[in-house]
Amino acid sequence: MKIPLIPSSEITPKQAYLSRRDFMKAAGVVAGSVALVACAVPAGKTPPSATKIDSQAPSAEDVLNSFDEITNYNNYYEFTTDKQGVASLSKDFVTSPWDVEISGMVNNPGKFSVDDLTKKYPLEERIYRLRCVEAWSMVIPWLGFPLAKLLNDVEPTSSAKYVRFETIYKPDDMPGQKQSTYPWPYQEGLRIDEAMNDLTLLATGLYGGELPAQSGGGIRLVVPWKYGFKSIKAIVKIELTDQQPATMWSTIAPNEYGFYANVNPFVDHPRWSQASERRIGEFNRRDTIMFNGYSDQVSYLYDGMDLKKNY
Ligand SMILES: Nc1nc2c(c(=O)[nH]1)N[C@H]1C(S)=C(S)[C@@H](COP(=O)(O)O)O[C@H]1N2
Ligand SMILES: [Mo]
Repeated sequence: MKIPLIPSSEITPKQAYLSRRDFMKAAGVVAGSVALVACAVPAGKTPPSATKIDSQAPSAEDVLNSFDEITNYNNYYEFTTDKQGVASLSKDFVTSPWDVEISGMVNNPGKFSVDDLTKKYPLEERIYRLRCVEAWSMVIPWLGFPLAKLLNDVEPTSSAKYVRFETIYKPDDMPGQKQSTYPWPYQEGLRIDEAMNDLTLLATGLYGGELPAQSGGGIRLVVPWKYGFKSIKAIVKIELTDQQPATMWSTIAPNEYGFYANVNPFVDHPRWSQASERRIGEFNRRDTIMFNGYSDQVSYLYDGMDLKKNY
């Protein structure tokens, strides 16, 4: 299915998006889990019965960030460390066709095109908060499918304990990769039960359209209860393994960026507090919520774990 990308020249992206939702319904996009979709209230539309994201949410309601905000304020070090420079530097980056290779401890390894994946797995809309470890946040309407569906089809063997993800390495097209400051390619990992959680999404679109290059197209991970750096962009390799994978950020600064990286207002970054955050587009800071507000869905994953040690 091809859904047109909303051009960033749209003056009122949120309004355009609201009408596009009817188009998406016609195109067969499955509305995401009701509890999640109901929570984010598009700006200017605040029905009296507006559902809060959950009982722990701060009093102000969550509002969708605009398409322009989402695609012009990005962390994507393969291009640049300047958040507002990613969009222009990535404008010619080719995101389609795109292949992902799945290997390691699985019965059915293989190479899959994003086109085939999105034909096989119905796209769902999932409106999630994204909380960067740098203490800013957004609300983003993703299109994608649960990673669990793909994992179930490739059948991890009983020895598989972790999932490792790798970003494309293409220094000629990604100027940041020419700098040796970072150990490219970007890599990330999840424990297999985290990877199988229904919230864990492989996203191929946002705001009802294709996934822009700066947002991680061809395909990216979205793990909404963890700091944004876990949500790795432009994935070309997924590997099932029995070893906890090295991640780019924990390789560079293990005392600052752990493997788990769960959003946690009670565990500060060594250089700043994580108790509050700045929602892009808002003036006042908000309190940060445990697991970014997704405790009901994910806290069971960490029963009995010391989240200060396993940061
Ligand atoms: N390959 C890759 N993935 C990445 C990053 C990156 O630099 N490279 N930045 C991460 C960080 S720190 C955040 S906060 C999110 C930002 O996603 P967004 O730009 O779509 O908001 O992407 C994450 N995924
Ligand atoms: Mo981030």
